[in-house]
Amino acid sequence: MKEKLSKIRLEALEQIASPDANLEEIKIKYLGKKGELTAVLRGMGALTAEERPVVGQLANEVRESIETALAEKMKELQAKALDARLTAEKLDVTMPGSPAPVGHIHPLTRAQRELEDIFIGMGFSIAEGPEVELDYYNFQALNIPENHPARDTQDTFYITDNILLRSQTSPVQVRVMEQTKPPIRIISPGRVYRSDALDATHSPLFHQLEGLVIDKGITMGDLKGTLEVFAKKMFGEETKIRFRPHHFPFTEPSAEVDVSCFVCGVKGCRLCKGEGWIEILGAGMVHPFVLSNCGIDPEEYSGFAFGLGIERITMARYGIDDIRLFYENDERFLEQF
Ligand code: 2NL
Repeated sequence: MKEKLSKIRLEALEQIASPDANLEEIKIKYLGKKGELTAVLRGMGALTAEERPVVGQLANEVRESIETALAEKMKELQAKALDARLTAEKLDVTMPGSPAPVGHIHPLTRAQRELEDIFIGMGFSIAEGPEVELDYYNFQALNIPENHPARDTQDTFYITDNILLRSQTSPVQVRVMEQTKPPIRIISPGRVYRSDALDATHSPLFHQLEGLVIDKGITMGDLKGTLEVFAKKMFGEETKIRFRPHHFPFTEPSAEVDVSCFVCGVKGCRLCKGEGWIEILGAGMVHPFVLSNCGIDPEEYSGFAFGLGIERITMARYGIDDIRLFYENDERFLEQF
C-alpha cells in the first residue's frame, strides 16, 4: 500500500510538471471522489491497527503534496498568462499619437454667426421662434393678402389649412412685436422653407436673417445708416450700398438693396455679371397695417425691417455657383472654408 501511495505521488507530480498539464483533470483523477488516492484510503480497512496510522499519515502527505503542486502550477500558469498579456498589450504612452481628423464649422453656420456678431455689435438681440407656424403669423399679420402668390400651396409647405412651415423668419418678429413694447431691435436668423425644386439657385430649405427696429421717430435714414455699417463690416470698408425701389406687402416704402461688387469695385466682373452691384437684401419701413396688427400704434411708433438670404450672401462672397453644395456634406467642398 505504501508503494502504491508513493507511485501515485510520483505519477501525479510528474503529470503536474508536464508543460501541457490539464490541472482540472489531474485533480479529479487523483483527488476526486472516484480518484486513485480515495480508492487507496477505502482499502485501509484491510490493514492492521499498527499499519493504519502510518499509511493514513502517508496518504495525507501524498494528498498535501499533490494539492501544493497543483496550486503552485496554477499560480505559475496564471503568472505566465499575465506576462503574455502584458507583453501583447504593451502601450508606450510616450509614442506620438495618430492625429484624429478635426472638422470645422459649416460655411453657412459661420456666415450666420458672423452676421449675428455684426448686428449684436450694433445693439440688436437675437430672436428665435417656431419653424412650424400658423398662417396668421407667416402671412396674415404681415399684410400678405389671401390671394398673394406666396400663399399658394405651390410655394408654401402646408401641414393643415392654417399650419405651415414658415417661408420667412418674419413670424418670429411678429411674435416679438405682439409681446414687447418698443423700442425693439432684433434679428431673427434661421431655417425657412419654400416648395421650390432643388436646382443651382433654389432649395426647399434655406436660411434667412431678418432684422427689425421699432421706436419713436425711426426713419429711412436709420435703415440706410444701419445697412451701410453692416455692408462695410461684411464686405469691406470700401463697400457702397444702393437702394432700388421695390414692393413688399409688409413694408412701405420698400427697396431692394445692392452692395458695390467687392471683387471689382463697380467696374463690372464675372461675380457681378458686369453690373458692378450685387443684390443682397430687401428692406423697407414697416407697413402701418403690420404695426397695428401687432398691437403697436403706427401714429406713435415707426420702424424698419430687412431680410437677407444667408446662402445667397455666402455664395456671393466665396463665388459659389451651386446652392446644393451646402447640403451635400462633400468634404472636398466643406474643407475649403
Ligand atoms: C427679402 C425681403 C424682407 C422684411 C423682409 C419684415 C418683417 C416684419 C415686418 C416688415 Cl415683422 N418686414 N421683413 C422686410 C423687407 C424685406 O425680406 O428679399 N428677403 C430675402
